[in-house]
Amino acid sequence: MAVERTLSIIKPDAVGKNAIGGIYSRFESVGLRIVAARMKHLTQKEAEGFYAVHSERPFFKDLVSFMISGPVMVSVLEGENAVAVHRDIMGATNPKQAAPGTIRADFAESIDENAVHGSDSLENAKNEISYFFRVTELCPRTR
Ligand code: RTP
Ligand code: MG
Repeated sequence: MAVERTLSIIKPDAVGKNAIGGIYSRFESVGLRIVAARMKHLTQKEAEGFYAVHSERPFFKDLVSFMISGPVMVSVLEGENAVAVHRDIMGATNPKQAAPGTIRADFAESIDENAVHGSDSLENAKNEISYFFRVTELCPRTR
């Protein structure tokens, strides 16, 4: 297994519920290390650019409105198999279908407001990390 990095976004619903620490604790409990983090209130352009792959989907407008409805916490997580490990603990996109004990099962209300984003492949992780962070802003662990 390789050490990977992935992008996490704690979405406006979860930030609004004061759940940043609760969600970070889930990351740390499976060995994912936070190597960069920033709170940000996304602009419409930033949200549209980030989710550009979904621009033709019927839910795109609502998704962008939701993502700019409050601040988000954007983080880079590092660890063995980080992309898949992170997706596993997030749970299914629709929290009603998310396995018990996953972040979306425990913190999300609906498919539209589902608490967290995670990169879905290593290639997308690289692109998403560079969308928000310069290489010099990442802080790999030295101990
Ligand atoms: P994300 O990108 O946010 O981590 O979520 P995901 O991979 O689990 O799901 P994705 O298919 O990439 O969809 C991005 C976000 O769009 C909203 N969505 N709504 N109403 C719908 O059918 C629908 N499908 C997707 C969700 O908020 C999802 O997180
Ligand atoms: Mg996705």
